[in-house]
This record gives sequence, C-alpha cells and structure tokens, in this order.
Amino acid sequence: MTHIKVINPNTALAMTASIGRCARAVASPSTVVTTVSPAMGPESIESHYDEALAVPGVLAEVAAGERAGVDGYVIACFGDPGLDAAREVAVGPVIGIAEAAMHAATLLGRSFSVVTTLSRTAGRAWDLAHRYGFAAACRGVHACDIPVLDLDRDPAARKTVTELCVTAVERDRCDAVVLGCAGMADFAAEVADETGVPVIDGVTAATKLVESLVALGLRTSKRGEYAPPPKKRYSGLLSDFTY
Ligand code: 5HY
Repeated sequence: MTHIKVINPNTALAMTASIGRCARAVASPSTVVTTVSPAMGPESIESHYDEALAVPGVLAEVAAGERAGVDGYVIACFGDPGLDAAREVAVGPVIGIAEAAMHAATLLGRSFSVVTTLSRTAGRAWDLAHRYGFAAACRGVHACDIPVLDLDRDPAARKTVTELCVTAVERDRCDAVVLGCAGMADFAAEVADETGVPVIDGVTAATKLVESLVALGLRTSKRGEYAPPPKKRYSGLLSDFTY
C-alpha cells in the first residue's frame, strides 16, 4: 500500500474536497490518498503574500506526514509554495502541481500555454517555467481574472476558462494547455474536448508522478540541498517548527 498525502496549501475545504476527488480518481487501487488543508494559512493563494503565509502550514502537514509514514506528497497549489523546504523535511518524493503539469505537457508536445486565475499570478507561472527549464516550451500565460474561490462558486467560470484555453491555443499555436490552478482540476476533460489538444491538470499529473516514483523505490536525494535542515530554534509563532 502506498500512502500519498495531497496538501491544498489554502484553507478552502470545498476546494480541498474537489482536489481529493480528482487525485483519488486517478490513483491506483493500492494507493491511499489523503487530502488536507493546513490548520493555518490563507483561504486562497493569489499573491506573493498569500504564498509566503501558506508555507508554514504546508511544512506542518509534511512534518505530520513524516510522523505518519507517508510515502510521498503533492503540493496542490500552482505556485508550488514551500516545495524546496518540503523536500528537505520529507524522505519521500514531493511534487508541486505546476512542476508536474509542465513536465507532463512537454512529454506530449513541443510547447504549452498556461491558463491561470488572476493576472497578478502570471509572473509566478513564468518564474516556475524558467525554474523548471520550460521557458522555451511555454508559449504564453493567460489569466481569466476569476478569483480562485469563484472557480467553484461562479457558474460561468468553466465556460470562461474553457474559452480562454481555446483562444490561447489559437493565439499561441501551442501543442498543449496547462491549467494554472488546483481549482481547475476537474475542468480538464471538457477543455480538452473544446481545444482538441492535451490539457494537463497538475493535481492528477502530480499524483501519478509521486505514485510512480514511490513504485520505483525512488526518494528525494539527501546528499545536497535537500538534506534535512540544520537543527536550530525558531521563535514566536514559529516555535513549533524547531527542527
Ligand atoms: C492554486 N492559488 O492552485 C493557486 C492558483 C493561483 O489557492 N490554489 C490557490 O492563482 O496561483
């Protein structure tokens, strides 16, 4: 039995439930998927400030997962918040949904475009494309300017996102579309029908990637920068993070 912990770094429980359904739908029968939101953090992540304040909650959930013997982790937010720090703490693989989606997209075509939520998050998507080595493959980042939590609440959101994906494919002439928010995880099938190209949702891509790495017996390297963090005291609100 493989145990994968999917962490939604925001505290929106309805979104966490939707993320969990998508992850479980693709997991193998021998995989247990638990999906959580941290006890602390922003209700949605739409800025650098939100992202920074989401990280302690992610790390607290990874530390709890290590105590529970979790085999691997998915960070289910398109900014991949706390990914490097989580890899220092976790023994098993940790994969962010932006990273997973970009990797998958470039296995299916020479280029992809990202469709994300607010325009102000587009820069972060480009940062990650550069960080992961996919700047040349990324043809464009397009924002639908629908707040993260409205993706589920606004009945028109799906149609708006789907139409923007069609426009992105026509304008960028890309081979694939990457959905730029965990809140779009269950939009992939209908967007693929409308665009006619592979549409990658990072939640499901990351779940299968973690599952595959665990099945291969592969874990995060502890030789270099992902070695456990040096022991030290953390003070104030962070005193519980003393390692
Ligand atoms: C996400 N925010 O996947 C990102 C999307 C974004 O709360 N979950 C969030 O807009 O960056």
